[in-house]
Amino acid sequence: MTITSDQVRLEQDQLDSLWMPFTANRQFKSAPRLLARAEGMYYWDDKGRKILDAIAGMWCSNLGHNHPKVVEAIRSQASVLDYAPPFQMANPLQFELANLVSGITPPGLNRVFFTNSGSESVDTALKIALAYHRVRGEGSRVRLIGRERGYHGVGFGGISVGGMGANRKMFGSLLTGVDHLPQTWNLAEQAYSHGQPAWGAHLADELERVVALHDASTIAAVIVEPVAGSAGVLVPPVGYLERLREICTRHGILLIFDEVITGFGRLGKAFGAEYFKVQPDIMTLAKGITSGAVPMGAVVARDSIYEAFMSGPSQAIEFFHGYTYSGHPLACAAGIAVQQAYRDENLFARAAEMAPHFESAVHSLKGSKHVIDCRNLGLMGAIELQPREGQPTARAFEAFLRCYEKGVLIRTTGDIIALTPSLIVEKAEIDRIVTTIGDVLKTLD
Ligand code: PXG
Repeated sequence: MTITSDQVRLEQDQLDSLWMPFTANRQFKSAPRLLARAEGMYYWDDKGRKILDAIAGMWCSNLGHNHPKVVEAIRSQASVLDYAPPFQMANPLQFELANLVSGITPPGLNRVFFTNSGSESVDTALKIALAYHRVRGEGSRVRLIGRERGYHGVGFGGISVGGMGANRKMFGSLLTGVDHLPQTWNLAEQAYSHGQPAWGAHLADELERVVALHDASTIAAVIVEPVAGSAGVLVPPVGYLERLREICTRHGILLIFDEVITGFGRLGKAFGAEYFKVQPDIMTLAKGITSGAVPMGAVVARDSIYEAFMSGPSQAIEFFHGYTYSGHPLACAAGIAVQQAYRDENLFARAAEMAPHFESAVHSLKGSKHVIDCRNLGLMGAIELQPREGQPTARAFEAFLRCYEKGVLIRTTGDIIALTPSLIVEKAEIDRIVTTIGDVLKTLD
């Protein structure tokens, strides 16, 4: 199918109604970039131009785009059951997907609560943590600890524990009782690390300082991304996550891994928890659960957390939380087909096999103009640029625009280029991505 420009062409005055998320609206509308169709590793724009997707949509289409089995699952589900209420009722697909997810989560983490996005998963996980302590008679544990440069979505809970200044500063005082660990990236100590940096495990000990300040009896949970994604692929130092786990356990603090990006094969294992062999108490998921095909998120809790809620009379609602669209039939149908495809096509192992080639490719940009760091883990990679004097983000954004002109979709955050291809990516595609970036960097001031 060819997309003709007539099918999707929009006149300038038809762009006004939409208020775009996380976008420079006026700049975008002066030169729109429209994606009209997708298949596998590629998008086609509104002019029919083919674009190599180096970022799996937005870190989510791990299976590649428009997988035929997923398309068919959504299509056939839509004709059978469009919607079913998830409170005091259920559709059968929810149970099937919950079983598929709990089948690949670490042992003991088997209770799956469905949401519709990563942001909702984070707020749900924070609420589970607070309520868990309360139902166990430890209601004084009300503090939540996040980390600088963490991204946990855009709900009030998520931006409160999150650590990206721009996402916080406009929105008032946020949740009270929140503190932050320091971020773990350090140019002087870690530049051009292949995989996990050797330096930095001691930064986990900052949690001891936070505990000493507030007292463990006031702290409910610590939330971190195993690998910080949005902030520009900040890979945890060797031993760092293990130390966080140990300190949390010692003080009775729940450890939440936000695996919205690291989940479903991104690191070559089902989850970051499995890759790092560090077990959290709660995981937040989204994106790869449906490979982005239908919005969905989930929280997976340790069995004993779920059990702690099951203590009152059996006719009483145990957790006053949920969404109209929790476990939506279309999302479940997509999720089931996606999970089956990951398994049938052995894609997590494939990502692990492709990771060394990806690592060499990302690091081949060392020495390119403007590059000050390259880093990677699994199929997550970043190339950090020296910001242009007095114009932070401008250089990377120009790189993004020029790569797009050359038919490669990358993503930038600050002056960092992020690469997170689908798990189906071929070596030649990885090579084309980095060659294009290298060529573009040469042309930039
Ligand atoms: N947690 C993490 C770790 C995420 O990466 C969210 C929560 C929120 O998910 P939702 O579905 O509510 O957007 C995310 C989202 C980027 C980028 O390119 C990353 C995300 C979203 C948008 C852009 O850095 N991650």
